[in-house]
Amino acid sequence: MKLYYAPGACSLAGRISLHEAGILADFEKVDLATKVTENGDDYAAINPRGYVPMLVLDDGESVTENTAVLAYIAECEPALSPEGPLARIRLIEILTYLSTELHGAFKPYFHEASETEKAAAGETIAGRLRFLAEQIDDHYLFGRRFTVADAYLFAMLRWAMAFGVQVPANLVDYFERIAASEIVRRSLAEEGLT
Ligand SMILES: N[C@@H](CCC(=O)N[C@@H](CS)C(=O)NCC(=O)O)C(=O)O
Repeated sequence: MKLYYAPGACSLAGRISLHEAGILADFEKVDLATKVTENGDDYAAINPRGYVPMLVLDDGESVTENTAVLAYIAECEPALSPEGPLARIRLIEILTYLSTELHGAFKPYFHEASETEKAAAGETIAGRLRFLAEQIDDHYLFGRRFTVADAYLFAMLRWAMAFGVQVPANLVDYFERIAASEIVRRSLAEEGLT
């Protein structure tokens, strides 16, 4: 398998999840500004959408969109999924929320935007983080079980903190708990992040 990624981007969730799943994978860095990969390939030709992540499976099939990439990894390693009769639905539900409501709200920070637009985005993100904070009553989004959704939320909490967005205290604890894990520390180091 190969994950196309950019350091610190949402693709970090895929790297953490692949390592958590014990899946051996190659990682190829994409320069998002030039759309050239570290091997000198034209990423726009590989993935015409131009963004990361993209996961290329061993049979050559490719999976794009972070929710699909993470759902695929959770299918390979069910321990990274929530438990219970509605487990699959709960995973779709939270990944959709994280992608559309939280990740989408960061847009003004990553694209041309005024300070007013960024401040409004910060308010929106803070409100959505407060909602997520209520879901964390025992370690992770789904109790004691670390899932691919936690990897995604962790990646976005890094952004929120870097942009000075207000993060609820229990989410800061949650972030630090995840950041302390050996796999996450290794994943951050592999992307040149400390
Ligand atoms: N809808 C995509 C969005 C992914 C996305 O926004 N990726 C960012 C990094 S976090 C990116 O590659 N941005 C560069 C670009 O859009 O040109 C998904 O959920 O996977």
